Amino acid sequence: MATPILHGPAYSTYVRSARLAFEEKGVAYELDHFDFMEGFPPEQQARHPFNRVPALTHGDFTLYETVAIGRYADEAFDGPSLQPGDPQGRARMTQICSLLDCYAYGPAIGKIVIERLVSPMLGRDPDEAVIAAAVPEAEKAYGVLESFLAGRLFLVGDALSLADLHLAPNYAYFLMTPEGEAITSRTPDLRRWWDNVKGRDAMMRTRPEFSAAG
Ligand SMILES: N[C@@H](CCC(=O)N[C@@H](CS)C(=O)NCC(=O)O)C(=O)O
Repeated sequence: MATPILHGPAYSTYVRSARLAFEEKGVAYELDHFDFMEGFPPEQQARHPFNRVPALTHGDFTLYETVAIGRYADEAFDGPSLQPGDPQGRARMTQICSLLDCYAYGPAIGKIVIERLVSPMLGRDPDEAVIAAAVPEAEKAYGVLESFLAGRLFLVGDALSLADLHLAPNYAYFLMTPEGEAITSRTPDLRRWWDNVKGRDAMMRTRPEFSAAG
């Protein structure tokens, strides 16, 4: 059988979530790294009509959207399950992934991390107004995530799932900003979750050069 190939840069949170699924599953895969800041290669534009990363190719099969890729990694290969066994657990996992996409990634990564960390790397000053407007949104999203943990070690039930793999790359970057540091200091269950998750072999093997936190 062909080796699955993930297309996208190692620094992308979404690419890292998809890689984490293959890593946790123990499935060999290749990373086709390219830097989208230098433009999307034509092959990626053909794989992903919305010009995003990651995309997956597995033989003739092409797939994009990170949660779909994670589910494929979980269901098409042997290895430890990355989804809860019960319908309510799977629904909660899907809800948390959607929440991260819709309400957490934008303020925490798209605005705070981009302005605070990436803009200076590109020679621009952070836009403080953009950051200030994003802080309450990020705080709300992280507060809701905290409530799902409710003292447990994983976001859903008592085992690692795709929800944890969706959050971990976001958390790593968010923690590198003063705003993320402050917000996560007020979400102690998430801090405990992070301390438990950040040292996993899969996290070590996918750690981007850019990441100081984990
Ligand atoms: N809904 C997509 C989102 C993917 C996404 O936004 N990826 C970011 C990188 S972390 C991206 O491709 N950004 C490129 C751009 O916005 O030009 C998924 O789940 O895969």
